[in-house]
Order: sequence, then structure tokens, then C-alpha cells
Amino acid sequence: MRIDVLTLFPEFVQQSAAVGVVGRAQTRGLIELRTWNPRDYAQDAYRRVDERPYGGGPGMVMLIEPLRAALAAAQADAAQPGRVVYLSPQGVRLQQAHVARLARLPRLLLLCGRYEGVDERFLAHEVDEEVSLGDFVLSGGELAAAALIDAIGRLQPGALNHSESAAQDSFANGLLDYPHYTRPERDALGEVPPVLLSGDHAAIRRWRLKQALGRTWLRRPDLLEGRALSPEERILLDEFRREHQNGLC
Ligand code: 9WO
Repeated sequence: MRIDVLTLFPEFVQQSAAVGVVGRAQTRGLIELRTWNPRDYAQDAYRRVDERPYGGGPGMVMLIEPLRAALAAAQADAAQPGRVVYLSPQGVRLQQAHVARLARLPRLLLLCGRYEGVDERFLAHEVDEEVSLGDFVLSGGELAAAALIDAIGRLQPGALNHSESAAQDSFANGLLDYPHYTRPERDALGEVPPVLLSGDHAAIRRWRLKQALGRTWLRRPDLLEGRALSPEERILLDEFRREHQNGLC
């Protein structure tokens, strides 16, 4: 998959994608990441990319022209044009299913805003979708773009090793993750749930599913609203609720 990023801070975006699973996806040729700096496409001697907002008020707005030229250069640099995504708090809230959809595209272009944002006319005519990671404000879109590149990169076929399989992910099944334990078995902070030491794989699978259901019910009941439960899941969640009511967990 080819990802192009329009950003005033190309080194930041490149460095954040150079490590870990996504860095490895790049060396494996699964992701090709290119950055384009609107400042390189500014037309005046000062390489201006921002101006004061019409109507007054604080801060600066990103100019149309350097963005348009940078986007045209990026689009022209590959065989087929790609979908343009702008990262901002005004966008559609991102969810894992949306990430999975974006990860299947052959090409994606991410637009990172700075200052108070981008001239609305550019957004209206050149951006295909606006995406938000959550209801908070950053000082620019780069950190959000880096997060999206990470989420997309790890879903590329071959990016994860077997032990890291995305099928196991929190949200892959619409539930929160179950709790994890490792050595030692006994610690001052507590003991490992005995079922995990039993070697009974069917019992372990049931316990984990029950914990995932129970945590989702406790912490993110909204996720259960939009999800049907199988007969087994219904029984496990009822068990969890009963034990919770009796103070057992
Ligand atoms: C800053 C500001 C300062 C004074 C008055 C109004 C203001 N609005 C903003 C603002 O929203 N700046 C944004 C910074 C412009 C677009 C890029 N920026 C950004 C993206 N901040 N947060 C995000 C973001 C992206 C995706 N998910 C969560 C947050």
C-alpha cells in the first residue's frame, strides 16, 4: 500500500513510522510512505504556507495554493490517484472497522493541518473524508496521521508475525481485550488465575471470552449495544454479571 502525507513536519511523520511493526512493514515493502511538504510548493519568496483568517480572530489558516500544488505533485507521483483523508476533530470518529477498510485501499493520502486549520474551500474540493481519532485537540494533524499509519500498517498482509496476529486484536471481535498474565505465578501483587495454568485449552478460551465480555459490559457497554451475542456468549456474560454482583470480580 502506498501512503502519501502532506505535512509541514515530514521528518516527524517518517520517524514515527520507522520503528516497530510499521517500520518492518516498510522494509518488507508492504507499505511505501512518502511525505510532501507544502512549504516546498509555496510561491512567494518567504515560502508562506499560512495567512491570517478573514473575519479576524486568533491564529493562522493554511493557504490553498501550496496545498493544492503539493497534493497535485503527490497524486501525479503514482499510477492511480488515491483517497484524500484530512485528520481533524471535526471528522468522523475512527473505529477499527474503518481502519480495516482504509487498509485495503491501494493508496491513501493524508493531509495534516497546522495552526487553526486549512482553508475550507480546499477541504470541500480536495478532501474525500475527514477523520477524527477522538474528541480532543492536538497542535497539528501529524500525531493523528502517525497513529492512523500505524493502525493501517499493522493490518497489511504479512506485517504481523503469527504470534502478533490481528485476528487476536481487541476489537477484531467487537469486544475489549481479556486480561494478560506472565511470570511469576505468585507475586506480592497477586496470583495468576488458576485456569490459565490448567492446560485446559477449552476452559482457557471460555475464561478469556468471559473476561472480554465482562470488561466490555463494565467499561464500554455501548460496544455491546451494537453487537449480537451467541448463546455461549450470553451464558458467559450472565455468569460474569452474577459473579460481579456477588463481589467475586
Ligand atoms: C486550534 C485553534 C486555536 C485557536 C482557535 C481555534 C482553534 N482551532 C484549532 C484547531 O482545531 N487546530 C487544528 C489542529 C487544525 C487541524 C489540525 N489540528 C488538529 C488535528 N488538532 N487535533 C487534530 C486531531 C486529528 C484527529 N483526531 C483528533 C485530533
